[in-house]
Amino acid sequence: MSTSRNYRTPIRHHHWPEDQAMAAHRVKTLLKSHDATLVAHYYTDESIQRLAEETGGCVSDSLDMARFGHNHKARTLVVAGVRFMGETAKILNPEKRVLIPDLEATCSLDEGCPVDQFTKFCNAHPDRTVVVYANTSAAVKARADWVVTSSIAVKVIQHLKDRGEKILWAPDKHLGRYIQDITGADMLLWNSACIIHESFKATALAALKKQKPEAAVLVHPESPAEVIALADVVGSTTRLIQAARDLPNTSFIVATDNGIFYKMKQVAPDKTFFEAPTAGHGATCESCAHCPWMAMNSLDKIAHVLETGDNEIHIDEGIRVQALQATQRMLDFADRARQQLIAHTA
Ligand code: CIZ
Repeated sequence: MSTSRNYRTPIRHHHWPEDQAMAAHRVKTLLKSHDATLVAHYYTDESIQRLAEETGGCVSDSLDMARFGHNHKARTLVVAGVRFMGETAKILNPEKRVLIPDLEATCSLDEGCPVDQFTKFCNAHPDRTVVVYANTSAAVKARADWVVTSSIAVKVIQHLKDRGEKILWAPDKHLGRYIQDITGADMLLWNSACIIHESFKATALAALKKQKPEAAVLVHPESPAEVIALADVVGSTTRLIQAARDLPNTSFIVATDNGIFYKMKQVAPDKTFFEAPTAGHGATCESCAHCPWMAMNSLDKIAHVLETGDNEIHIDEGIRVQALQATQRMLDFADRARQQLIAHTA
């Protein structure tokens, strides 16, 4: 299996839909004239993912978004995702201008972990190594020993466990419990969840599985344990996209934000994808699996921030430097893990 982590292979696109063509053209021109590149998350609207691909930007998970922005020579990064992703870009690239399409685009995990309460929690457990998910504010990252994304979390915790360390984990309790189950690490969990992944329903998913027995079930580990228990593959966005591409199944039931379908259909164009249900009988929507904050990104807003310079991310330098230590630790660890994998498969 390929170890490539994101999918920036040349992609053939058809004409832009009429209602998007002008905005797409405007953003392309602005990116060039402002020495900017577009770094987009898999959960954003497909028009944004497509534009990032067509302009040599990046469509990926938050770990690779951070890496890409760091390695790219553009002076301005436009980060289409949610606020913590823009902050991560700024933590790593203080010399660059980082713009995000909407400053209100937050994340329920970030909101569910205010820095003052989190600091008290950490101070009450000084014997534990503090590991935070990337879906947190810069201030919370600054209090942590490690930052992790879902694509590297299990490996980092396993590594810390092997060193005999006890963990304080925040903020996602479902991801925390999943990692705890896999690694057996001693983890004290903060109690927060992603509103989208938490809404997937095990009973309705089991019923859908019965209707579609040939479909493989792909589940993101921010989902509740009962949903994870029904999965054929559990993993980060990048892992689930790889599974869609590599598994022999021709259909899939997918429990994560439905923005991911753009990339899944691109890497597996002949396969069929179904959204995992987020509600049982009588609900007003069968699956509402799309983050309302990711949905705040649009081509028009990207054009607006490029034209005006609005929505620049600023981080207090003391906080940034602290947050950088924990973030850089993850990037260095991920690089070492990648080198080892390459050496192992060579
Ligand atoms: O790290 C990310 O990008 C998120 C939010 C999810 C994932 O699994 O990639």
